[in-house]
Amino acid sequence: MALRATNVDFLKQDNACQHHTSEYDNSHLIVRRGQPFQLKITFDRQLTQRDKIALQFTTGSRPMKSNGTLIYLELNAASHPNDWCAKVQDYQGKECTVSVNTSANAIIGKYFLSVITGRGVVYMTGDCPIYLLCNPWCQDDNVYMPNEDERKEYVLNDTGYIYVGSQSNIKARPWNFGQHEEDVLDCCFFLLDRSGLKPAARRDPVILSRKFSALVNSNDDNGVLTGNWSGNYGAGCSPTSWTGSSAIIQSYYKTKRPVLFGQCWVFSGVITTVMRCIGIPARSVTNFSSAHDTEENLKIDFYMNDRGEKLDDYCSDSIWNFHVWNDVWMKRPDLPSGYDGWQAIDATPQEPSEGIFQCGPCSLTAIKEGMVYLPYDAKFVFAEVNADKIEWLVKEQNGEEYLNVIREEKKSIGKFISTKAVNKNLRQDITTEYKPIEGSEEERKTFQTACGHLKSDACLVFAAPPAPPSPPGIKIQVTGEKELPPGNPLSLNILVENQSNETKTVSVTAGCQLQTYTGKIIASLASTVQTIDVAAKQVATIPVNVAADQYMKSMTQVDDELMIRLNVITETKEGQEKNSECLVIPFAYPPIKVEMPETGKINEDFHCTFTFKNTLSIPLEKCELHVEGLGIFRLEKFNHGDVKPGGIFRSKIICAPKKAGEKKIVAELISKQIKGIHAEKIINITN
Ligand SMILES: [Ca+2]
Ligand SMILES: [Ca+2]
Ligand SMILES: [Ca+2]
Repeated sequence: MALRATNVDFLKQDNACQHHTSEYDNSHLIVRRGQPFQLKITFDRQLTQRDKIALQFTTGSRPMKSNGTLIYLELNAASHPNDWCAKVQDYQGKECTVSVNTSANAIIGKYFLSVITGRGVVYMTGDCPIYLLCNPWCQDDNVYMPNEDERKEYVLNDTGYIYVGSQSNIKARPWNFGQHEEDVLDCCFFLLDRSGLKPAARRDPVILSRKFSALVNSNDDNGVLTGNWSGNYGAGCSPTSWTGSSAIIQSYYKTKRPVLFGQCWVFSGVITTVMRCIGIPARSVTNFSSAHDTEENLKIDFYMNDRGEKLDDYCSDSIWNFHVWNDVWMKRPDLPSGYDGWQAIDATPQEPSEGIFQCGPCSLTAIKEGMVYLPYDAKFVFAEVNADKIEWLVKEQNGEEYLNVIREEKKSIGKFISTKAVNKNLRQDITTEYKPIEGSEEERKTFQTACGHLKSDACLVFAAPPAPPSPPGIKIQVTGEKELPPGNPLSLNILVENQSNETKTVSVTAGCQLQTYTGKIIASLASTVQTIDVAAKQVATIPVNVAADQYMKSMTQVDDELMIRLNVITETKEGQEKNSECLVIPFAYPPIKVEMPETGKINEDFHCTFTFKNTLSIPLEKCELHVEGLGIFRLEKFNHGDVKPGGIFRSKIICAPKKAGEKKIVAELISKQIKGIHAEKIINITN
């Protein structure tokens, strides 16, 4: 009588534990490639030596042996190490435990299993797919990461921080990556199916990460998230309102339509989630004073007028207070040796690469060495972290415009490149992974190398070695508030110090503007132009004052977090010595207070209270509180309307945790006047 399989037990609990997939909110078996997993197969009678049993795994819509989408494994057949195989581990009566090994280079995705025991005698596991992921624990996988703490952070940690703000005021924004939440893994594979990526390409983390950098933005392919920097987000959610990625991915999976709206940190958060979810180690990376070089000449032209105001329409280049992208960890068999390890990818739609909005992966080592011709998009990322900045002064005389170079600044782009540290809730500075130390000979050498690989020779002039330092002359310093509570006046002092031994006549130009994090100017607030004599070794002080009314109106009109920028330019009478200084002053916000116990138990209720007091002198209109706790509760929104100065509101959630472990509650407050208030609190849940 022909043998027939009657049941397959996927031994989900044991396998998930071995494969580090227990956290996924998914009822199916999830395993990682290149590592054995066990199945218990039940047959309709006792097994004998003569029985021939085979397992067949298929993935994709047209499974074929030739492209690796159909794998046929005879039990106990000879096999190469690191290749697919199935071996009997144990059998007892009608039950047989089989150990299946997959190739460390297998296609990732959903597989279906059939047990074949004779011609036409097939048992199919039908609607129970097995999910196969990349495996950073497996030495033969191209995403292998040797350090366990790093794997825990970059693959398994589902919460973290994304760094925002400005280089003088770096803020940690709590972010729920949520790669294990319901539907997230299914959405990743749905995106891959829709992308039309050939099955064979789905083995390769280089191609997968490049493809996902495209699929996360909605440009070209109706991908996950639509970028918007207009300041008007009425058609969807404001980019500042998100607390994490999983709500975005779940919404996309449900509607199959792009989610509105994101800016760079949201794109980065979503791609960290997607990469960690499919098993590629990933981190969100923030670059402060980040250049966006539109002409690929590795220099950023920055124009100011004779009121000290930045001019937006002179050049499409820009310098963002910060830009967030990602590093993913993998080998680069497609490159010469030496470029394995972290690779930058970027899902924020900025410049098309090979015709579509995608960026990377490009090796951090290649960027550090200036090897900008190496794929993919190394030139663009190099410019972001290490372009030179050329400051121009645009003067009008007799109806004609004159452009003067104020200075060539080689150290101001690419500051404090930051990511969350491994295993600690701290910021880690990774600038030296991207470039040699600023000011070093090596840094200039790298820049020269990069320029040598450009198509045009446009930037060679600026790649010349720096001019010898000039004798001490005029030095500018700005003192005053480091942060400004909205509604308060701003008062700053420009200190012009004459370090030389003779009196100097100096023209001082200063302009104060309101800007977004991408450097876009929203309003001009104040300007001062003065010519003063500064005696030898003396300091002259020039005050700059801005009343609250001057900026508050613009704050309510633009739905972004804004900052104040001050530009100062000094020129000595003879025009021999030019100097400039710029300062970004962020707004300071009242805190959200989160109160809850430090520990809790599974399925036991606890209360979590969010309190906000408006300590500002202005009313806050349309206050909305967004809160989320992975494994405790999904994103919740509370509308609190207008909150007067001194006013308090409180929101409360009764939580019933479902999973054990350290859990984080994240809160985000947005209002018409101000954005960017976040808070978090950790609770330890035990069984
Ligand atoms: Ca896209
Ligand atoms: Ca440029
Ligand atoms: Ca530099």
